Amino acid sequence: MSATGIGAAVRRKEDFRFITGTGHYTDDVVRPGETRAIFVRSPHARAKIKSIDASAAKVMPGVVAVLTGAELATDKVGNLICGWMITSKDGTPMKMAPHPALAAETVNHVGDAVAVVIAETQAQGRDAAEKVKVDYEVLPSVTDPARAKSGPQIHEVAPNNTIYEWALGDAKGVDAAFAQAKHVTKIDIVNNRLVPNAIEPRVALAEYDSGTDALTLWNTSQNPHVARLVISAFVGIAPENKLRVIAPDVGGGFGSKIFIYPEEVVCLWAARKVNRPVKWTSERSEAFLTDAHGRDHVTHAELALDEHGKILALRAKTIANLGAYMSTFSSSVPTYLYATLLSGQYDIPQIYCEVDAVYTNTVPVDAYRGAGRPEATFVVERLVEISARQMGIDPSDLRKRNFIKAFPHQTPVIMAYDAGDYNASLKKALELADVKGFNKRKRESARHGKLRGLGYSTYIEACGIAPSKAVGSLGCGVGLWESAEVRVNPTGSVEVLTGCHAHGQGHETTFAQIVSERLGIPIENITVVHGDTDKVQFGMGTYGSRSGAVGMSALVKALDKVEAKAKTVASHVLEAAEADIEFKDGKFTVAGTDKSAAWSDVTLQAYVAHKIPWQDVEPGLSEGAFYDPANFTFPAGCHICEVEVDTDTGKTEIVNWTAVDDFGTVINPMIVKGQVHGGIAQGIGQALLEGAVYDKDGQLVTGSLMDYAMPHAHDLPSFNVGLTETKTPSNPLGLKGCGEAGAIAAPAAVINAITDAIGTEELTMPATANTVWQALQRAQPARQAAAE
Ligand code: MCN
Repeated sequence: MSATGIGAAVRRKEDFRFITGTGHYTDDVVRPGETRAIFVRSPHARAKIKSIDASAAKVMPGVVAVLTGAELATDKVGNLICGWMITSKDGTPMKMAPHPALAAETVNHVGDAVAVVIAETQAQGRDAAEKVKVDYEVLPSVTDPARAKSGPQIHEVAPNNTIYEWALGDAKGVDAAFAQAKHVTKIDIVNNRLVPNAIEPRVALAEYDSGTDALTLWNTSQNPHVARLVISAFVGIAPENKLRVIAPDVGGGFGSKIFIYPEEVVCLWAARKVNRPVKWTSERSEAFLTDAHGRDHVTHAELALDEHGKILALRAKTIANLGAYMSTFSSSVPTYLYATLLSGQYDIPQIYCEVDAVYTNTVPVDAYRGAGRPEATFVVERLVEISARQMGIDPSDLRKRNFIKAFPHQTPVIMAYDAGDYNASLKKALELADVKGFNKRKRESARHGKLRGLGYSTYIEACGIAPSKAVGSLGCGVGLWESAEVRVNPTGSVEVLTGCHAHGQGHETTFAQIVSERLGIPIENITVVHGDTDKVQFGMGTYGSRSGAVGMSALVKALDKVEAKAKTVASHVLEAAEADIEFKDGKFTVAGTDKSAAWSDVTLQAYVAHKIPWQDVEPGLSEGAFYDPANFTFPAGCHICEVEVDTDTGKTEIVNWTAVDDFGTVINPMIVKGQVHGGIAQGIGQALLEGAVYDKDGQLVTGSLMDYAMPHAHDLPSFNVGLTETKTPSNPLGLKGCGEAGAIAAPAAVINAITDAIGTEELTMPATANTVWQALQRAQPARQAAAE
């Protein structure tokens, strides 16, 4: 391993500009003559738009234009669409309702935009927006997914507000297995609705060049090429050759910036209409009402076991709230990943899962760090933990008995796991967490009036989306391949162009580490370029922890080509047969001789050679490659959470956290650990603090950071992080993704720990002090009886 190569804990190159305030974010981009867009949004959860009177607003100082949904429709701007199809169990296609970028007839959630004011300044735009008079006829609404089917019908295309009723697995086989069971565990779970809250709110800046009839969009996207594709092909704003999308530095996304949002479409449309650049910058409270939310599942699940604790079958029925519209372009994906990962790390012979996706009058719901996999892990790990407790088996032992031990392993729900050693992670975690010493610590806690509990979460993830093989009944033909281009300059420095997009993951460092190792050049001489459709030809972006598994695999393939070509050039430079050229640590050597040439000698010769016949060898050393994953990769691990609960207040303190994860080959252990820390923090947020709440009128009552509690540093313990390594055979580096693991594992570990401490399984997320205190009161008689 070189000091900056694969496996080295290289400090993140990009951090210099971030911590010195010289990062370049979308809101920092200022175009000459720029105007500001302010949206007029519905205050109602569901209403008919009877009329919009913009006359007073139009004459306000600084107002350039006021545009409405009716004009958007007249200009034939297309609807936003979800590109991932799921077919219902009766064979009918999913019911995708029209989603115009500005509502013209009805509004379907608080925050749905009906008009936009374009003004010289933000303040003038805000003042004018208040003068836009919208006459609404308020209609009944529904926000609770469990009541969605009997609520008022939101969209004509979706009777009973049902988008799809999807089923996966063998219902009869599951029934037969349950009939044989000696023990059945049943749970009802609400997977709480989350608001992503990346540090940087979303921004869109659109500029129109009337001379070339071309548009440029600067936005906060995790996947600028896909944004361009959707905006061109479906919304129809401009053909791709007339639309450039640039996502510069992006301050976090966690999934919420995958989607193509109405504001981007409106800014592009408006920029052409007013022939001036138009910028919209979201405010935090606007983000609460417009950024896609996460989770929001209501599930009943059951686990069947034999008398030895061997799992026989799992069945689950889930209602998934997808909000007022299917978000663009992937709102069905989390439910797909949820159902297909219900096997967890276990050898479960039979699984049957039903997912009913419903519309409600709430902000659209889509992928948020984990996207379906935290929901699946929560169901499986709560079931397993409760089963162990009810059967009197040690929870780690029950897990061990049921772990998948041989690979490849085909689960009953599409996924084919390729590699893993779940027992190794559990074993290491048991040691690191000093589980043997737990009872002693529990007694000590009891001495100062506190309850101590231990919770496990042995999660599985699937990353590097590979629908071409594993799609099954998803019915989606999109292949999530990735591209990479390695541009070698004459002096030997290198630019890597990738279709992935970093917004906190450290790609500028980790992608460069691979190049540094392969070509033996200093990491400072390598630049990673992403986020601009004019520079990188195409790419699928970053989400689903795919950049390592897929993006880096494309990079490795491109480097293979570069190395092969460099050897050809070196053979001319060194006047030797190509087969005799060896390349190591940035040096070309003729085998068995001391004749050698440095990397930069060869790169220079590749462009300006005197000895090379260009008829035989094309000039230059730049190469590109694509990588299409044949399968997902399956990171997995064991997290152990230890809590102390104050019986007087119900407050939970996480006193110890152990995470042992298997990400296959690790490129940068420091970055990987940082990713794990961040994910756990968000998972703890879901378990203890966060939850979006709607009132009976469909108002988001937790619509600001005053009401929506995010974890602070003092809510988090010091994480005890370890790694195990089984390389995946599915990609050339043997690497599995790590970006979501913590968020997937954490909620189940926390709730398993608290329920262990308080002695009742009836606990909802977020387990705030009040919720835990209530549960403690309910469990008090049982605890007392057990103590006597
Ligand atoms: N890596 C590594 N060794 C491995 C696996 C990954 O060194 N075995 C490195 C990669 O090279 C990359 C980082 O770890 O630098 C994360 O890689 P990967 O797991 O492939 O995930 P992606 O780069 O595709 O990032 C997406 C993932 C997701 S899905 C969410 S959500 C998320 C996350 O990353 N959002 C984030 N981490 C985030 N981190 C920050 N700071 N901000 C976000 O918005």
